[in-house]
Amino acid sequence: MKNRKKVEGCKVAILMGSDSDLPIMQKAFVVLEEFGVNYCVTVASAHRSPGYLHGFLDKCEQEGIAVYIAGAGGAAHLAGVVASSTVKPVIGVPINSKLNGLDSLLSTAQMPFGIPVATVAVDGAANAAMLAVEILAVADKKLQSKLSKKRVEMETAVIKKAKNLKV
Ligand code: RP5
Repeated sequence: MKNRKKVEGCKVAILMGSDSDLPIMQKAFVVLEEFGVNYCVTVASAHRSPGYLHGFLDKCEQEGIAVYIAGAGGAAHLAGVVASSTVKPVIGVPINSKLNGLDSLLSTAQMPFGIPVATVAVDGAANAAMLAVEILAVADKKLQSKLSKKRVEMETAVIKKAKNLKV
């Protein structure tokens, strides 16, 4: 089993505000593994551990991380703080919380001009990973063809459902 805490050799860094976010953020791991993309993972809170967060981001920048995925709930400033520290693309995952995730969604998405966070749906960690793969695929033909194959598989699955529909 790979040590997913190790930043070296990774293309995508996944951060989450708390270990309570892990059950949702794990959905991103599954997608990145399906596409053979190396990723690293940590828990880092924008509010509770800013020193650790910035130390981790410094390491990521030194090691050439290409895309960040950051998931947090409630006053979800993690993705925005990551975006403020890098010019690499940052994908935000609002984690469902006390206000059905609306608090997380708005805190993640409503970034000021110049510091964007590409925000996916509440608990949308799997789609965050798909978007990360698409970003990497811009300069990677093998990933492009894996993505095209995935689209065909999805269409085939829908057509099968249409055929099997009992109405
Ligand atoms: C956020 O607060 C975390 O991202 C998590 O979604 C939420 C609750 O954190 P815990 O109290 O479970 O550590 O910062």
